[in-house]
Amino acid sequence: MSATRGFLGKRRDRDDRLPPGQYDVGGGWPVLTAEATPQIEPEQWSLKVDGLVERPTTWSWDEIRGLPRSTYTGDIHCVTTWTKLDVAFTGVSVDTLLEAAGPLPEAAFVLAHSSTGYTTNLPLADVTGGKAWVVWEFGGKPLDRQHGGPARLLVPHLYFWKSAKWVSRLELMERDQAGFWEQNGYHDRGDPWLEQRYQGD
Ligand SMILES: Nc1nc2c(c(=O)[nH]1)N[C@H]1C(S)=C(S)[C@@H](COP(=O)(O)O)O[C@H]1N2
Ligand SMILES: [Mo]
Repeated sequence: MSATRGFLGKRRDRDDRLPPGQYDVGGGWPVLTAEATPQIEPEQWSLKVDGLVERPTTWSWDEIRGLPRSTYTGDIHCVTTWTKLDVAFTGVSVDTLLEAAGPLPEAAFVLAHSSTGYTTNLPLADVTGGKAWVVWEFGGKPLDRQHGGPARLLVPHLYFWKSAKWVSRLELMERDQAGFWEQNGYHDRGDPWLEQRYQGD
């Protein structure tokens, strides 16, 4: 019977990792994209950190891949109620990028921009302290184009709409400015454990 207990124990662990109102999507990975999927060659790709920083900085594909790498292993949660457990993304910590750019003391928010025009806003505190990455690998393989390749933002402790695909710019600001979904009724912060799905939640 120990095998059965082990199985149930494992199931319970997984259930504990599901935020309220979420289900385990299993092996699949839905694609959610508001715009047409762009074809971005790595040679054309760049990422800029600017706004309220001491040193506005742009990294090319080769330059960003030369930075110290960091891997996130854990779960991701989409506001449409799927959760994907035990994913692994590799890229660079946003802390590493901000160390280079030097946020000014008045910087308190970030607007993440995709090269497509998609935007999403975050408190600076939600992308610092090892909580956010710019990633280009999923499960050890290059990130698929439909999932934001060559590189996307990853902020896994918030609902996945905060993880801008095809990220091209992190703009540091003093005041919060709503991004694409936030202007369309989604919650400003989007903490899945507090079930902050829509404005007013
Ligand atoms: N540029 C861009 N980034 C985006 C989106 C989008 O439409 N465009 N959708 C967001 C939403 S709502 C979710 S749930 C995730 C989906 O990522 P996936 O398609 O890799 O699952 O990307 C987020 N980042
Ligand atoms: Mo989403």
